[in-house]
This record gives sequence, C-alpha cells and structure tokens, in this order.
Amino acid sequence: MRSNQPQTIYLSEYKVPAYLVDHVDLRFELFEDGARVHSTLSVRRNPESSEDGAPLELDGDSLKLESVALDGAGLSASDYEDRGDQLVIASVPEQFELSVVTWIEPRNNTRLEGLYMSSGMFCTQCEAEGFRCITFFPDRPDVMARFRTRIEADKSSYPVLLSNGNDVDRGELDDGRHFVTWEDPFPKPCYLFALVAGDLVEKRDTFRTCSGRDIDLRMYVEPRNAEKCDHAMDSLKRSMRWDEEVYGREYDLDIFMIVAVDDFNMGAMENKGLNIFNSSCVLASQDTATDAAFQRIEAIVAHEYFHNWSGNRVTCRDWFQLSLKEGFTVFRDSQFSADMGSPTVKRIEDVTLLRTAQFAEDAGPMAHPVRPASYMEISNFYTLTIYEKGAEVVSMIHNLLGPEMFRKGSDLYFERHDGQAVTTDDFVRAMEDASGRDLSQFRLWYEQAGTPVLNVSDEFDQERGLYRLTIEQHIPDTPGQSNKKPQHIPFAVGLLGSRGEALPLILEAGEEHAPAERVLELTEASHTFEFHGISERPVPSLLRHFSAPVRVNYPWSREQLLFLMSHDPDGFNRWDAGQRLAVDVIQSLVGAAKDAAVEPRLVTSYRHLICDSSLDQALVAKMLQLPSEAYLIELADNADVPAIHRARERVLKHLAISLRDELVACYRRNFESGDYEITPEAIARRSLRNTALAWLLMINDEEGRELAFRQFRGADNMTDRMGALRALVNSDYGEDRNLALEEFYQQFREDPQVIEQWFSVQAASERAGQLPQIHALLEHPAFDWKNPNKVRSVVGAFAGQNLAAFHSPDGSGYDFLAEQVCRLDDSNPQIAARLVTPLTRWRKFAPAYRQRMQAALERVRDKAGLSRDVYEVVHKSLAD
Ligand code: 0A1
Ligand code: ZN
Repeated sequence: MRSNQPQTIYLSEYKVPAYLVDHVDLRFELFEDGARVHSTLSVRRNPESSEDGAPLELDGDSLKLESVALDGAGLSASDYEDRGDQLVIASVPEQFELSVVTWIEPRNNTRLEGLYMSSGMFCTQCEAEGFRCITFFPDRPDVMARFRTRIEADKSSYPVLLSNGNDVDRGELDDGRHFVTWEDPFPKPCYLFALVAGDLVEKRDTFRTCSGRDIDLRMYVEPRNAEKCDHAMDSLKRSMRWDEEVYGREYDLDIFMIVAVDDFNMGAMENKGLNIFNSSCVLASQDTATDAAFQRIEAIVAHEYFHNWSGNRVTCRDWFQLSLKEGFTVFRDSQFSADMGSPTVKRIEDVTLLRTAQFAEDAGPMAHPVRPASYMEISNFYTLTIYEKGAEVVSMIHNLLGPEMFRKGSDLYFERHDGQAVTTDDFVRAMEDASGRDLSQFRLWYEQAGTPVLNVSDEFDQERGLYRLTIEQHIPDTPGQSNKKPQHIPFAVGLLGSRGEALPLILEAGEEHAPAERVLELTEASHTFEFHGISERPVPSLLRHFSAPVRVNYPWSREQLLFLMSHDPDGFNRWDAGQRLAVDVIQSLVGAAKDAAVEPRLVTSYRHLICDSSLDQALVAKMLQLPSEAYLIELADNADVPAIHRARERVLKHLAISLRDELVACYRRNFESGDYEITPEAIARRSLRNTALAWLLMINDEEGRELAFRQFRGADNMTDRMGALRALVNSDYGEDRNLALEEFYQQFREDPQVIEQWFSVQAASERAGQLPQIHALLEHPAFDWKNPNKVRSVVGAFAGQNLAAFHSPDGSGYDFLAEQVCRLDDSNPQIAARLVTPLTRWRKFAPAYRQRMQAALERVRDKAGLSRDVYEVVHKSLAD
C-alpha cells in the first residue's frame, strides 16, 4: 500500500540516479482476475553518481512480489527487502540483469494509475508515477531505457494488443490466447510507457512526412464510436504538417496510434507512439459534439502529438521541471490553434482561462512557481500555473526574441538535448545561446510565484509635447515567498489620438519612422517612458495581446474604455476594454439599490456590436460574453457571491430587455440552413444566435421560447441543440426545462459523452442544479462514481460553475462538496484532490462564507486514512 505519511520532496535535494537502466524487457500475462508482469532490467551503475556501492532501490506501489532473480539466479527473501513502496537490494554488481515478477489487479484499480480496466479493456496511465504500480522500477524521468514489451491475452476478448514503438512479432498461444511483441527503439522514461488490450475497432490513415516517409496512423475505439474518429484523425494530420512547417519537427516512428478510453483522470497522455485519450477529448461527430468540443479535440490531439518532441525526445530531468514540457507544449498548441482559426479569438480564450483560473491559483494557498521548489504529491502539480502560466513564460521569450530567433533557439534546444532529460534552465540557455540575449533576470519567472501587478500612471505635458507613462511593478507574497525581485516583463503598448488614429511612438526626440506599437521591457520596480511629439492627451492601449501574464491597473474612465472598444487596432485590447467596462458596471451594482441605473452607454455599445454586421463577427461573439461570475469573484475581495450573481444577472436582463428586438433580428440574421462547417465564421454565427437565444430566455420572451424549441428539435448539430437546451434550462419555465431535458436524454441515452454534457448543463445551472436536484443526478442510473468524467460533470460542474448554489449562505454547498471529496478519496485520490479546489479558496470570500468553507475543509482534513493527494491540498489551504 502507498504510504499516507506525506513527505515533502525538494528540488534542492536532487541527485543523479545511482543506477541506470539501458533496457527493459516486459512480458504481460493478462487474465480476467489480474496480470502477471515479468520484467527484466539491464542495469548498470551510473558513472556520474558519486554514491559508490549504493543499494539498488526500485519504486513500487500496490504490487504483489512473486520472485526476484539477479543475473539469472533466484534471490531469497533475505537478499532483498520488500518495503511495499520500494524493493531494495543492498549489494549489486556494477552491471547486471534483474528479473522481477509481480502480480497486479487491474480490475480493482480505481485510482486509474498504472494498469487498469476501462469498459472491458486494459489500459495504462503512467505519468507521473504510475509505472511503479505495474512493476518495481526506478520511477523517475531521468532514467531512460529502451523497452520491449510482449503482451499475452485471450484472443477473443482482447484481439487488439498495443504498446509503444513497432510491432515486431505476433503469434498464437494455447487455450485461445495470443501475443504481440512491441519494440520501441527510442530510450524513454517509464512514465511514457503504455499498454492497451481490448476488443477495439481500428481506423487507419497515412501521413507522408517532409522527408517522404509514410507513417501509419491508427485510431482504436470501441465499436460504438467508430463514426466519431474523423475529426481527431484530420487534426492529427494537420498537427504533423504544422510541426514540420513551423518547428522543423518530423515524426520519428513508422506508426502513430491513438486510443480512446472512457475512464481517464486527465484529458490525454502522450505515451511514445501510443497516445491514450479520454473519450471526451477525442471522439466527435456533428450530432454529438459542440463547436467548443471540436476545437478542444483539435488542440489536445495537437498537444499530445507535439509532445513527441517537446516531452518525449527531450524530456524532464525531474518533476520540478514539468513545465519544461507542458508550458512549451501548451505554447505550441496555442500557436497551432491560432493558425488553424482566429488568432484573436484564441488569444481571448487563453487569457480568459488564465485570468479567471490561473490568477486565482497564483493568489491562493497552492500558489507555486512555474518551476516549483517542493511538492508532496506530484499529481497535484498538473496545474494551470505549470501549463498555462508556463506557456505564457515561453510566449514572453517568443515576444522578446522575435519569431526568427525563437525558432533558432528551439532548433538548438532540440538538437542539443535530443535523447536527454533536462531542465527549464537548459531551455532558457538554448534560447540565450541562439539569440545572444541575456535572460538571467527573465529566469525569475520560473522561480517566483504570484501574478505581478503593474500600476500604470501617466502625465501629459502639453507644452513640450511629451506623454509620460510610469509603470510600477510589484509581486504579491505567496506561501513561502515574500519580498520578491522585479521581473523582466515585455509590455506591448500603443497610443491613440482623439480620432482613434494610432500615434507614432517616438522615444528619442527626432526619431523618424517610429512604430505605432512597441514592446517596452520592464526590468525595474519602476520605469518611466517618455513619448515625444504628442500634441494632445492620448488614450493608452496597454499590454496589447496580453504580452505578459500580469494584472494592469490604470484609472481608465468609462469614456476611454468605450473609445478603445471601438478604436483600438489590437482586437484583443478592444475585447479587453469591453470586459473592463462590463466589470466596472457590474461591480458598481453589487450591493446597490434594486433600482440603481445600469450604465446606458453599455447598452449603446452592445447595440452597436449586435447590429453592425461589418464588424469581425468572431470578435463580436466574444465581446458579447459578459465577464463570468468566476472572474468577477477573482477580482473581488471578501466576495459575496449571491450579490455578484444578482448584479451580473441584473445587467444581463437589462441588456436583454433594452435590446430585445435587436436580439431577435440578430438571431434570425445568423440562422442558417446550409451545411455544418467548423470555420471561425460559422462558429461565430452559431455563437451569436445562441447568445441571442440565451438572453431572450433570461427575460422569458415568448418568441425566444418558440425559437428555442424549434432550434432544439430541428438542430442538425450539437452546438445548436445544446445552445437551445441550455437556454431553456436557464429560463424560468420549469415545464419547458423538464420537457427539453427529458427529450434530450431519450435521444442520447446510449452515448456517455453526450450524457456527460446533459449532466453538466443541469449541475451548472442555478435553476436546474439546486442541491436536491444534484442529489437526484447522483442517483441517476447513468451516473457512475468510478468514471471521472461523470464525477466532474455533476460534482465539478456544481462547485465550479453553479456558483450561486455552491455558495449558498447556509453552507450546504460546501458540506456537499466535502462529503463527495471524502467519498472519492478512497477510490480515486487524484480526482478527489482536484475536486476540493473550490473550497481551498476560502480566503476570497466574505467572513460568513469563509468560516463555513473552512469548517468543511476541516472535516475533509479529519477523515481517517486521507490520501497524500488530498492531504497536501487541504493542509496547505488551512495553513496560516
Ligand atoms: N502529460 C499529459 C497530462 C497527464 C498528466 C498526468 C496524467 O495522469 C496523472 C495524465 C495525463 C498532457 O499534458 O497531456
Ligand atoms: Zn502535456
């Protein structure tokens, strides 16, 4: 059993491994009641280790040891020590073969780490430390070995047997069993090992690489999903081409496989040559997946594929370096998605996630640097900070170096470190060496946690024609870190004249051909920049494209924000000005009298957005989305969630009432009967008409209600069907809601991915997701506690999206979550630890809420036999 006595692991204590493994020979005998794993390791002492004569220590977890042999000679129990979480052999030669046989029980593996069963198939998840649940091994990424894997199983139940690399042998065995042997020529850490055995259909395609090699592409899915593979396959081919063109990266094996499994803790996994995906992140058809799902799938397929270079060929030395592969790969998949669709919209989506969720993490009890200095349970560090902030850090390097130098840097990084396990520092050094730039201060982005705050002020000197911008930075304290140093921040700016014209940014008097946008480099606690030749007070456009992951404070007037909304040449900042205006309006109504007026200019500007069809409709679709409750909470101190919820709803309803006719016209204008396409234009049209519908139903509009039902029943795609369902569920008409939910369920009851959406549309809705209804969903026959997607779609959606219900003043939402976390902690601690996150933010809320959240957390803390995963999160969030 794994130890529940959590220990902290420190980066500063990193030591090279005492032993290396050059080759691993695995034989899996798969049976209904368990699996026998025969492993033979070719081990040698690491010449770089100073630990002479160190014992051999192999990690293990939940393994039943059957036998150990060294160089072919069986060892007796006195020759080794089985500590449960480690197999230790006190004395070993310089070089030897170690053979170990273990017995494991995949059917009872509810943690979904190591080898487990999902809908009748065997599959694995080894990152970060799952391989030790399969066999004893030095389970750390700087031990890289060549793997040969033979899988044996019953042929009729498990006709498909897969592992990493190329299949080199296959044949029949007695008793209706068969085997396949796979060999992976590339040395890899064990976290990239994968195995799949099941009764799956195969979808095939091919890809010709830039050097003319033909790669076999294969997807393996359950037979009922055979028609949902095309989008992922097309996304894969686009990713392969893009990585060749943009990064010069060619695929290296002759075969690339993707498998879809229903039970999976995360989104997907980049195992070498054999990516395993959560079904919800790979399967799609027009009838069952929304536009957002199509886009997510394309991005995740790309992400996992891109890991083949950023992660697999060049991997992490230790788990503190996780962002080396994740930050860089998220940056790469964002670039890819931007190239495939609308770059501005993609940027808006990324920044929305970053500002809503990563900033909250950075301000909360689990805040940690992009390269953490310590952890208890590494699974807790697959965070928005590692992924999204890590990607922003790479993006800033890209901004500072420019695309050409950045490409030289990435070429150097891949060439220099191919086949190695390296650090974030090695990545930065490659960028420095290729570009000649000094990034020493920039490295603080990897070391200091917390979101930098930039306070911007300005002065206009009419007489001298000078405009002065002063930017002060400070980085808030985070657990274990205070008095931080100023960071190196690329700060993109522009200045607008009174007619909306972009002014030249002249930093040296007399400078000719000055650009209209500059990336200012902030390195000090305070910086002042002077712009010459300015004849009237300009409106500053700050942090264009969100050039750094920071908070910007500047005393914009509503007038200036309205001006930027319609004039800023940077689409991202146009959107951002609209968000700031809406935030300001909503905040001013929190706790205000019921009849307090809603800013009339907000209505005017939204009317303009809805009616002017010459505007970029994809951007308009984004601009019409009011800031989310989660974002408003993130911006607040002592948040009173019901009050924020009421203020936001008040603004929404006011906009809907004021713009009722325009919304109906917008709906009709954007209604189309042509073929379903997934282009930015078509996505924008669907988004606009579904926003119009949602708003009309918020005010119980009779015509809106008819349109919603017609769309719900007549839709030829899930975006429209779900848009109408969501609008009906959130309306005040209880009967409509029940009717639509029931019709939807009957139509899609056989499809688990759609039923997950059906669960979450209810759990996330104030009107359909009060606690008694949530309890009913948990009792529903389609609900399954063992399936992480189902748990996320009910419990996660309730606590993460149905904020007014979760923060109900009597604390019942908190008690509910605490109870579900305790229940899950025994079966799946990774999921339990993720689910508890909303409670950990207790310091954000008004005192009455805070106390109840704290009490709920304490109940989780006091649960007997708490997992290391939940222990770490709960203890850190209760600490002072
Ligand atoms: N490396 C994967 C994410 C992943 C991480 C951990 C997992 O199990 C604990 C599973 C997947 C990625 O970035 O896609
Ligand atoms: Zn990843």
